[in-house]
Amino acid sequence: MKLVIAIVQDQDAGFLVEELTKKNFRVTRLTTSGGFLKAGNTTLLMGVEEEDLAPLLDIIEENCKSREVSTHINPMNMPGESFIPYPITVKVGGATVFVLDVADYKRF
Ligand code: 2BA
Repeated sequence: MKLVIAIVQDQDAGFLVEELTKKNFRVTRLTTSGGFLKAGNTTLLMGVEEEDLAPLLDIIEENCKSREVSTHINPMNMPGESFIPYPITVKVGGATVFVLDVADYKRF
């Protein structure tokens, strides 16, 4: 068995969870936030049998779009200097996906 951890954008999470549950995948949805943008995102935990991994990854890929996000970065604060945040644009993924081997799985 595998544990798939997928970090996706909030805008995609609703449709994605709907698609996954429609296709009988079990999903746990966590409200998370990214360290870089400090903005909300969604982390999904999904336990799947090995033969279901490829179809699961296909559904994630089909339902998650990458988007450009504009933000401001604060430069290092040097003593005696004022600092002005400068704008940057980053491309936030479709999905960041980790696939882990599961040592044991029980449902009581
Ligand atoms: P954030 O950390 O808020 O990052 C959002 C986007 O900002 C990233 O998109 C990337 O394009 C950019 N970014 C992140 N760190 C950067 C840096 N040090 N310098 C320049 N640009 C940077 P994604 O790579 O698609 O990541 C989307 C979200 O997925 C991340 O949100 C984070 O919550 C998660 N994530 C991505 N890679 C991860 C990893 N290796 N481990 C844990 N979480 C990860």
